Amino acid sequence: SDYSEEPPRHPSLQINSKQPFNAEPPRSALIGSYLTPVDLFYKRNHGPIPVVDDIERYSVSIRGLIDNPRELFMRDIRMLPKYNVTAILQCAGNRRTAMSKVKTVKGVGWDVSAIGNAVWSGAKLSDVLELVGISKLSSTTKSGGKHVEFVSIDKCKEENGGPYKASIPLSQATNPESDVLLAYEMNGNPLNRDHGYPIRVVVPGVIGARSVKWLDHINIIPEECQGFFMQKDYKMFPPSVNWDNINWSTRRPQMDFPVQCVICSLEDVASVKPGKVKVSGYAASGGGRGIERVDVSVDGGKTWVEASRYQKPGVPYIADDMGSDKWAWVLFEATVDVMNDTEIVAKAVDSAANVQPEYVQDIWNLRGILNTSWHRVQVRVGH
Ligand code: MTE
Ligand code: MO
Repeated sequence: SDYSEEPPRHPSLQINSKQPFNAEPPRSALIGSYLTPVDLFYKRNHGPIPVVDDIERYSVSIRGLIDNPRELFMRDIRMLPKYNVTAILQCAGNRRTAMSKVKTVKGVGWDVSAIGNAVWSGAKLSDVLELVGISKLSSTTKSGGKHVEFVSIDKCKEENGGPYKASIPLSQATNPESDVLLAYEMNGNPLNRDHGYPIRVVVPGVIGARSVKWLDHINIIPEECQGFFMQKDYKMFPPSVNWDNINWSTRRPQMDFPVQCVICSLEDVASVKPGKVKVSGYAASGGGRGIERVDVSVDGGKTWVEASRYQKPGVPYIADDMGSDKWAWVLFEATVDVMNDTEIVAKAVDSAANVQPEYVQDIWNLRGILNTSWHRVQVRVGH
């Protein structure tokens, strides 16, 4: 593979793997603003960053089980109504390093910052599919297409040098309310190379792995995508499954992510002065569910206080309210008294009353995905 044309990157990113480039910002950077700056947004790649020079010739073709296959150029996609969707992307491997401390897992190590919140702008996939004769809210095409496969330009070793790919159900792709985008902008600027220039898919509410970058073509297919990352990677197994007894076909590809919550104002271990300590961070859930509550404990989880939550400063956040960003994260803040060395814990409840598991060992899995256990930081009080 050729890594000679990688883009420049921000020096404060913590690099978890150089080739392919996988890096995350310091956790404190995530609470600096509601929208994560593009240069600090985590970068998760499986191969070299592709080079797309000739934007005039770049196109996304739509093929497979449809009557009218079509090649769409940038101008065709820009002609469709442009939507701005504020949504997080979170890697299923976020917080993997903590899970690997229970027992070894396979995969790139991540602290707590394999997540970011951005405004994505582009055409809705439901409008794009209408251009090729697939009506809104369909679950099948006339010729039996039930899934929409996104195939990238990049090449990765897991696909034996082939492109990265993933799929979502046609019913989700053709539902305008699922807000699936072919995005060409991130935070108001053209996508940069690291994040999928010129076009990437954004599937809100779903693990980052399905938001395919550097889109090359879309296939309408009868079954879900058979690619490596759908069938042999991002699946959740119980703690009893190991590399000797794993049977990939027994599990479905992970799609929606569960409720997550992380303290970003304190490193683990944190040194503080005795007295008031600010505890702030992010909470998010999958499937468009809002955050109903964030609880903070200063005694390792024996007693709790409720944190305040916000998306836009000065605007009260209400879960699942029309005025809140349903696919985005919610920042939280609580001020607590800390007099002695202790463990500070945070956990969130989503709008379906889903809660987080207490201990990471209960959800340990060999791929190290979906660590959504209560987030704990050790605090040392210096006098
Ligand atoms: N798309 C392509 N083409 N190649 C990739 O390696 N990685 C996926 C997804 N889309 C990937 C991809 C994974 S696992 C994640 S978590 C997100 O992109 C990361 O997106 P980001 O780098 O823009 O943060
Ligand atoms: Mo990911």
